[in-house]
Amino acid sequence: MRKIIHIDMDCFYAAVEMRDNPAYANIPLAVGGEGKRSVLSTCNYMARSFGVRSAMPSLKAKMLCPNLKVVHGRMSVYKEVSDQVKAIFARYTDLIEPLSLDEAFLDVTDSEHCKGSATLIAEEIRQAIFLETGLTASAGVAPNKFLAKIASDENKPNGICVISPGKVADFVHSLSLKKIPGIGPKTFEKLNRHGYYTCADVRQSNIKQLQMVVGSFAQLLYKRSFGEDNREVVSHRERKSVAVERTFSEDIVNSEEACWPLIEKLIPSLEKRLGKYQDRQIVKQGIKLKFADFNQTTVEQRSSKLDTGILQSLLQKALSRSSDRKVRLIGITIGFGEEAKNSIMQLDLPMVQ
Ligand code: TTP
Ligand code: MG
Repeated sequence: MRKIIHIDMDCFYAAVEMRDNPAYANIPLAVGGEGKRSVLSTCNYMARSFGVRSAMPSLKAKMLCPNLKVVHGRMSVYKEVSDQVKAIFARYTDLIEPLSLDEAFLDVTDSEHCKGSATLIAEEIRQAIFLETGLTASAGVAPNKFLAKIASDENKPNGICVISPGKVADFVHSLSLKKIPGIGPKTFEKLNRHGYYTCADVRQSNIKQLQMVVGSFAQLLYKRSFGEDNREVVSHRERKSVAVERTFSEDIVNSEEACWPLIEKLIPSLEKRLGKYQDRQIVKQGIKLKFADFNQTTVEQRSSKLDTGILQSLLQKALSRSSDRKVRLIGITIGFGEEAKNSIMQLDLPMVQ
């Protein structure tokens, strides 16, 4: 049985701006661009009460909340704070898996701090973060990564949620399927149409029936609905790419006219996911096509940003390999360069001491 903690900073970029400029402390605040086509990176909780959200176009946010103050992000400061927070984690365990600048999994199964109480460790970490950075973080404590991540969101902001092994069954019973990573709004709606709303609904079903609704995701979904997750906390793994893809209910004609609009629809989701990796250097982008016979092809090109012109030419190249087969899946990918060495050094230091 593992003891996992998931820590996630509260409205991270916005919280840093509120900390560094007292004039922003008690007003609705967002971080992002103000141009016509800009989107927000994030916003504080006051802005959220107006319905403002991460990745929302700034213009829409201003309509929802006319007094919203939008400021530009300062990535180097966020990176510094992130390193500070990681150094706090490292006082408690070597097993740290950062997911982005503001969140990480910690495996404290073998930690002797706080007499081995993961709950007390999580509380100490939250307190240290507050004292040393002036920012609040929320924590989830659970026997695995899946539950710890959901738990850290339960009592946000500045909250903690502990799911002890004995409470897992109760917790997942009423858990909405939309909280499960991998289930976006579309899949959630589809599940609802088949009568699945919570983990309890999934548990009463079986993998075969689930497959008809969510395909190959069925097995994992079934397992998660019992609160199960055997994944280890992997320290020092760096994310090499982010991708979004879509399998179509009916195969698509292998022409640019048919496929390009579908790629255009995927771009906002990729942009949203990229938002969390603004500190990473983009080095390439790519397109994946899976054909009706389940064979797939990937084409890539070096590039320092998400560029629709390049995507269009990559699509042409990928389609030239279709040899009359229709398309059943389209994916777009961004590849990152190596992470800055100094952030890895920061993580290494406490282990050497
Ligand atoms: P999140 O942890 O998803 O959001 P958050 O910390 O702002 O708010 P919460 O209290 O709900 O955790 O993301 C961390 C940071 O990553 C966020 O402050 C800004 C950045 N980000 C983007 O730039 N674009 C995005 O679409 C998202 C989701 C995050
Ligand atoms: Mg956060």
